[in-house]
Amino acid sequence: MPRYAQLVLGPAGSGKSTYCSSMVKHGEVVRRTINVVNLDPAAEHFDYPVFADIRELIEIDDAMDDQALRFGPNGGLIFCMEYFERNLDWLQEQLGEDEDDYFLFDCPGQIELYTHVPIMRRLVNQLQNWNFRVCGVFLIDAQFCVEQSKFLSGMLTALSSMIQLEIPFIHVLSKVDVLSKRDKKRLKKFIDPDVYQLANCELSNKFLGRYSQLNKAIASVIYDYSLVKFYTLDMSKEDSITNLLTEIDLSIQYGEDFDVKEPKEVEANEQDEFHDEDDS
Ligand SMILES: Nc1nc2c(ncn2[C@@H]2O[C@H](COP(=O)(O)OP(=O)(O)O)[C@@H](O)[C@H]2O)c(=O)[nH]1
Ligand SMILES: [Mg+2]
Repeated sequence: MPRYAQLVLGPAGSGKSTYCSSMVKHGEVVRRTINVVNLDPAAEHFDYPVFADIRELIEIDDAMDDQALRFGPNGGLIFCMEYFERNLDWLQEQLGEDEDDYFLFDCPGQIELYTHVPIMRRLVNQLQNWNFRVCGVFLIDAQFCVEQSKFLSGMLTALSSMIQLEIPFIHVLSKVDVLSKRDKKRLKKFIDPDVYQLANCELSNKFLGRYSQLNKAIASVIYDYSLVKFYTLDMSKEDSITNLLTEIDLSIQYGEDFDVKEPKEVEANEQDEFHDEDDS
């Protein structure tokens, strides 16, 4: 029997740890055990019960305080993650061997871990060897996506991680609860999988406006190949969490023997909810 894993990814402050904690709480409500592994060696505190913690293996201060190494925060992080990579048997021991287990991996936010160094890719391969079905959940703070150029740049960041990891990806716009109605409407224009919505908005920034043809071309490639589809997450709403988790579970075929909602049904519900709220 397989086991299941979500790699929770995204820039620092995008809400990864909060997401993990909300998923654990949601799991308690629906009587589902969701375990969280902290993979951020620089993390300071968590709201969730930590199943396993990379800091027991290595902490960022170990690398930064070492007089021979003298790393800054970024070098220290890479050092820690490379150390982790060489000690993946530590993780295997922590994860045990129970069937059906469901883990979230609360990852560090530094983008170079996904684009420049092979550690996350090796982690994915190793998890797959241990019989895990793995997906990536990429969070981006919705507040940084309400302008077209920022939205596009967020999409490309997510895409570059997706290309590196080669696993199913769920792209999530987090913190939708803090958006104003106006911003929700603006965002709605971009997340509809309709190339003309994104490509035909004029760029507000004059400098970027010079690149509008390029922008349109990128937007159409992304949409034509259905490369990235964003889900909105409002953690203050249980429905929003339920719909997202259903979508994620489908991507890793969690509980395929159980009764699960059809993807189309979920999608329609979710979008309706987002739209209804905007139009109210
Ligand atoms: N309003 C709101 N704030 C959030 C949400 N998710 C995270 N935050 C806040 O954003 C900040 C960064 O969140 P955190 O989970 O630590 O981000 P991480 O660095 O990606 O792990 C914290 O102050 C959180 O309280 C959300 O859904 N809504
Ligand atoms: Mg965090």
